Order: sequence, then C-alpha cells, then structure tokens
Amino acid sequence: MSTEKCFDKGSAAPGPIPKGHIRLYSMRFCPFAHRTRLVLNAKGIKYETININLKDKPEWFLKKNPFGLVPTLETSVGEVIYESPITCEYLDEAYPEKKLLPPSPFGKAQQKMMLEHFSKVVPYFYKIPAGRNNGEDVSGLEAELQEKFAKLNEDLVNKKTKFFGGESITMIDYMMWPFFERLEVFELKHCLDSTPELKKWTEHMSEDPTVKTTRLSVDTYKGFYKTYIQGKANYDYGL
Ligand SMILES: N[C@@H](CCC(=O)N[C@@H](CS)C(=O)NCC(=O)O)C(=O)O
Repeated sequence: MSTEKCFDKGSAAPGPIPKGHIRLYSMRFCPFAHRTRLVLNAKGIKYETININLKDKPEWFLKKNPFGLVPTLETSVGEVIYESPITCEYLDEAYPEKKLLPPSPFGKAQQKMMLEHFSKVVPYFYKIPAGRNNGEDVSGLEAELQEKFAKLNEDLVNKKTKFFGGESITMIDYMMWPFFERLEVFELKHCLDSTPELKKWTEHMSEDPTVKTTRLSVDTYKGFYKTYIQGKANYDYGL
C-alpha cells in the first residue's frame, strides 16, 4: 500500500492482499494497534497497513470487524482476527520464527495473567489526560498510577531480570510498551520517579530495534492528541 492516509466512510475497499503478506487494519496513533505492529516487526512478518478513519469508518471495515476496532488482521485467504492480544498470539503461532511467547503452558498462562493485571493500568492513560483537559485535579489518579507502577517494579525486582519475561524481550513487554512510549506525550514521565527498575526497563525497551522502528516522535503524538482532545481527531496528522 503506497499511502498511510486513512480510509474513511465511502472510500472504495482496498484491493487484494499482496501475495505472501498479511494485512493490518490500523490507526497510526492507536496503542493497541501498536502492539500488533511491534509483533509483526519483531517477527519480520511481511505485512501491509490499511489505516482507518475511526470517526468515519468505511462500511467494508465494519463488515470485517463488527466491533469496528483496530487492530484487525486479515490473511490472504480472508481470515479475520481482531482484539490486540488475540492478533499477537495468532501471529506468534502462525509464524514460528522468533517465538515471543514462552513454550510452556504455564509460561503462556503467566504472561496472560500479567496482561490481565496490566489491563487495569491502561484506563489511567485515558483518564488522566482527559481529566487534565477538563481542568480537574488529577493528582489522586496519578498517585493510583504510581501504585500500579510500584507493583510492576516489584515484579522486576523479584524476577531480577531486564524484561518481564526474562533477559530478552518477550510478548508481555511488547504488550505493555505502547503505553510507556506515550508517557512523555501525556506528561506522566514523573510517575516513574519512584520505580527505578521499571524506569530502567523503559530504557532497555527504547534500545530495542523493533521499538525504534515503530516509534513516533513526541511532537507527532502531541500534534495528534491535540486534535483528538478537541474532538477533531486528525488521523493523518504529520503525513
Ligand atoms: N480491546 C481492543 C481495544 C482496541 C481499541 O480500543 N482500538 C481503538 C483505537 S486506539 C479503536 O479502534 N477505536 C474505535 C472505536 O472505538 O470505535 C484491543 O485490545 O484490540
């Protein structure tokens, strides 16, 4: 696909998926789609991206994913897979090169449990910026987020490893990373001040080639989120 510009309501459906590729329906600033992009890149999978205007979705997209959410994957034989953890697990199973999930059933279960815990952290990345934008006092929410970070920090201290699944990056690190990449954008970097191991983890993650490849600049994120908060999300911001 030669354009990153998003497809919107009324736009013609994209053509067939190029041979040997998988298609990712995405939105450039979506942290959940970012998870799938990380896994696609880390595993060296050939894929094309179709960005979707989430305020004005194409009819053909809603037929593929009735939730109308990105990320959504489509294979060359028309199989559709959605929900970020499901897309990532699917990719890890369907493409055996460079496994990101541990081999043992217990190892896999542990990562899924960690993800369930992390899913309780995700809402703070929406509630705090929205509260601030409404002129509310968000210090209580920030303190709650710091408590959640303290738990993650404790996990790393107990494991004595660089990453959450061991000495090298595994699936759980990529599942959490998109939210940490946005900490500076949401002016939440100070929430890492009392959690040195977690802060170190963000530094190790920043050195990962896949993280570098899929990263957007803070200015680009800020520009997009400004339009988003004003209720006029510009999904093509910066293109
Ligand atoms: N549970 C979903 C959440 C995905 C999600 O919320 N994606 C947002 C963009 S960041 C979306 O597609 N929003 C469109 C909508 O809510 O209509 C996942 O993990 O994939």
